[in-house]
Amino acid sequence: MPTDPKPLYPATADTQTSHDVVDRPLNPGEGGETHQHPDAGGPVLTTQQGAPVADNQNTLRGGTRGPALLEDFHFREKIFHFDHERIPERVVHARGYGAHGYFETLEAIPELTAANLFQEAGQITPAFVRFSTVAGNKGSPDLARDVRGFAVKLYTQEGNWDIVGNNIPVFFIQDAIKFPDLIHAAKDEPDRGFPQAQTAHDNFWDFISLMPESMHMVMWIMSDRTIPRSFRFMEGFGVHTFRMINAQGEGTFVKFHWRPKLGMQSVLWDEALKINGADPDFHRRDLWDAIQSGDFPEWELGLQIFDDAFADAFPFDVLDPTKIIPEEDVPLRIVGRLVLDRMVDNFFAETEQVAFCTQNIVPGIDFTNDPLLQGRNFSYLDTQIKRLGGPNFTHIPINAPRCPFHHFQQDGHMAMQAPKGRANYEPNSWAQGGPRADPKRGHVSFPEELSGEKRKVRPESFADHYSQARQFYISQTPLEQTHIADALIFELSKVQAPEIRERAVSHLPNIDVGLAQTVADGLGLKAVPKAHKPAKAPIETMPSDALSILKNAPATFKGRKMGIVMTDGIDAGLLKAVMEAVMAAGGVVELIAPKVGGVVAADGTEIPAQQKINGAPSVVYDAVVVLASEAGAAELAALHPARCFAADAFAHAKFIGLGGAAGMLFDAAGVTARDGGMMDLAKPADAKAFVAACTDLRFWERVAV
Ligand code: HDE
Repeated sequence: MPTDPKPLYPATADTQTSHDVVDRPLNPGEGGETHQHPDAGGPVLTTQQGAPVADNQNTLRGGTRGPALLEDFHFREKIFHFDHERIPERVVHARGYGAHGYFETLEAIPELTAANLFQEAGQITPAFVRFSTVAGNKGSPDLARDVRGFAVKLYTQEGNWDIVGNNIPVFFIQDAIKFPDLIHAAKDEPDRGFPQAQTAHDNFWDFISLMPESMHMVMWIMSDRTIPRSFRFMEGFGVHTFRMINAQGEGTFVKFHWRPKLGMQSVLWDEALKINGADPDFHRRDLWDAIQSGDFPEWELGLQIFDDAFADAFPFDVLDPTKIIPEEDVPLRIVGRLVLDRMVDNFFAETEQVAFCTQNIVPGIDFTNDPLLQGRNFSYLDTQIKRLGGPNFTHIPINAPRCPFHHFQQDGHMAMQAPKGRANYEPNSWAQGGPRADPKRGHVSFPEELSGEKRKVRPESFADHYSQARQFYISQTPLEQTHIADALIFELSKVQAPEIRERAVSHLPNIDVGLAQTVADGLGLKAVPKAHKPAKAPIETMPSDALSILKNAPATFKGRKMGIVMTDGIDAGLLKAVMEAVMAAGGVVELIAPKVGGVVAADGTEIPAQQKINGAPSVVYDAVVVLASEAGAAELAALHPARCFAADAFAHAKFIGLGGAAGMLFDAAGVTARDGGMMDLAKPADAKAFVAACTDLRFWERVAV
């Protein structure tokens, strides 16, 4: 069910889509400059004060070639506004992309929570989601190896509920007081201002190697989870243990999981490096294209629900954010789905100004004493003041509740509401005295008993730093384990200080001896360094299949993209058959040619291309097809970008369809062998079997370890 598409903001300028092109008269001025006038349609340009503007090309001058005059209020206002158009980017998660959608409750759970949105199956709650990377600045590339933010704002009928999560279920640190240190160490180094958006540098590994508690997270960030193929193909996690409270005041623990309907998928590191050059906006473009074409991404909301007895018996502390609860121990209960079905009207107004706050919860939901969560509850509100400039950021439409709200908070910078009446305090005696607190409907905290000494202390129950790191590692397929080792070797190879490299490796024997050996060899260390002494001896853990991407491969091409290289003289019928087979499987096609104007098929059909070969490397596609005539294949074989296209598609274990003389290109690219992932498309009927094979997403046998 779609959300109410009512725009958050009234339309201000013209609302044409970017595809509508209008040929307006140029009306050249005296200097030959272009003047466009409203006679051809559209509104009259005004100042912010609403005064119509006569000339938007020239400042007011004293004399035709003379100085500009300060009284040009239009110029002054325009430049003034421009000079103030930026707000501070987020100190973390600066690079992000948001979309609107809705949450649908699939199962009512009043026995668990009084939260209004969970009282009835079928209930629809408007939602806004912002995905992000953590370390890079606002302009950094999408495929940095990094944790992805997965922040969800649910506009419930009893207030906004923000689940400000990540695509990884654990975090680096156990106490919020370490967050500034972690982020300082991860971001660009303060003296040189680089490297941007990457953890492959000394400061990060120096800090991390001094923080054994981060080792579980290190396994996750060195895995393929940090190079997702798309926002649409990644999980989201609330990370912390939260609490749900029912109408009787009974509490239960809960962890939140968002599970993508299209399955998980990641790219290879070599692809990530190349995608960052070819299309730094790869993830943004993917979400935009999917939503604009009506292919709405969807996630299930799964709850892990457990009680005090489970928490007491569980070998790790459920308040420790560096630990998961394996799904084998507490399976997910699917209670809802999240669908993203509408892009923002304006990136700045919505995605940039959205203010997520972990402390935005609703009646029926509560915090636990997870020390990271407690710190976050302070930090998020605090950061909005800096970023959005004052306490009235909830007046910005993207942040305002969509349910009725009444309070006595008023005034402050940029107040957009004009509260009526005499009462701005409470209690009061006025007939129109404003709202009152309601003990029956209002948020009530879980009445947990508290005792203990006031101390700066870390609980002993947080001291096991390696058991779950090992569990994550042994849950991966051999190929995924190789990727973890490769990532560690890559990152540590960028560390200049040998002592830091060795210290980082010294944690690995506590996780897996084979991993430690591989990384030590890859770095050229003479021996595996002596293992770091664990604060608490690791315990035995069982592999959990849910932790592997490849063990949960979705077996579908839905939502994926096929790149088809074509040349003049191809069989138009074959091309059509491949395109139809891809679309029937729920995928999309992009046509690539030596010239963007397209090709002429053997039967004379003109086929326009969407991409020119040197702007569309194979790394931006899930699978590829090359359809080439003899002459076309010779032309491609002479083009370096075309040879790279072929060589990379092969090296990245992609499924490859070969039509006509396409084999010549692969031979020229040095790919002379043929394997089960390379399939001949001799006739249109072959297309279906090829696309069916592509549902494996990669032909991993080619790179088997
Ligand atoms: Fe954040 N984090 N964080 N974080 N975080 C911010 O809030 C912070 C943590 C997460 O798309 C900031 O509005 C502290 C864990 C996301 O707008 C800031 C600590 C998780 C986003 C902040 C953490 C997250 C943020 C920066 C340690 C996963 C982007 C701008 C105690 C569960 C939200 C802002 C968006 C953003 C603080 C750790 C997720 C500074 C102090 C753990 C997805 O307030």
